[in-house]
Amino acid sequence: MQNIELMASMMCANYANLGKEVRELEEAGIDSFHIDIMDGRYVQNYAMSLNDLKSIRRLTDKPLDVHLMIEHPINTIDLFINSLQRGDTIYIHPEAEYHPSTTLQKIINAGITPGIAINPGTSVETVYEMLRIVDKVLVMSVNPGNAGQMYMPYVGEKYQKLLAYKESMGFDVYWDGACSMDKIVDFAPKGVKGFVLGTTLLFGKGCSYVDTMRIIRDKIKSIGN
Ligand code: S6P
Ligand code: MG
Repeated sequence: MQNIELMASMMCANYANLGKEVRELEEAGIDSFHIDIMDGRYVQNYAMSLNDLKSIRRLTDKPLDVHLMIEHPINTIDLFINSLQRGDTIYIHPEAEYHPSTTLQKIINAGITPGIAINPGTSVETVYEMLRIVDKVLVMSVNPGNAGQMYMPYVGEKYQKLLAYKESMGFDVYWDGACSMDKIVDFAPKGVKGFVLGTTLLFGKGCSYVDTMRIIRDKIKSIGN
């Protein structure tokens, strides 16, 4: 089985001490930091800000995984691009943009990894052409806007559909929303490359990040054998 990437959903972290959170997650072996940016319009919530992103960018050398849940990201994409470095990723939601391929091209031209995020209610067919452009597809298994939601069982089929295209169209598939151990056990062997860990598995569990991450890594190792 390929190496599985584990990302920490930082909107679930303790904001009273982000520095400590980043350090502890790094020590626990997290692969990257997932930053959820919302505008109160595309989704009815605000999560992390551009300044949070910049702070985390300064606190770590690990890649940042920036998930833009904002309308018309083309209007502010430069702010994000200019705060990131090579190896970081920006995901946009295609429904939020008139010309998503233009925005994705801007991300590519800046040397940032391009991605799209797909809502539970968005079908693969509507984003098909974009699969040729992006390196990463973040499949949402909850509706965008909040942590701590229930898994939408009907997205399982969409993962399967996307996984069938990933080799020929050149992208990797990532999981975002309500990620539990049984989802990793089920979908990692099928080819899902990485999982965003939030309140379901990593945060607020009364268990250290080191211990939780060890349990997850051991489990992945055991299913890989
Ligand atoms: C949701 C957001 C996600 C959540 C993540 C939290 O809009 O894009 O990245 O932060 O799903 O994980 P959990 O386990 O609380 O659902
Ligand atoms: Mg997200």
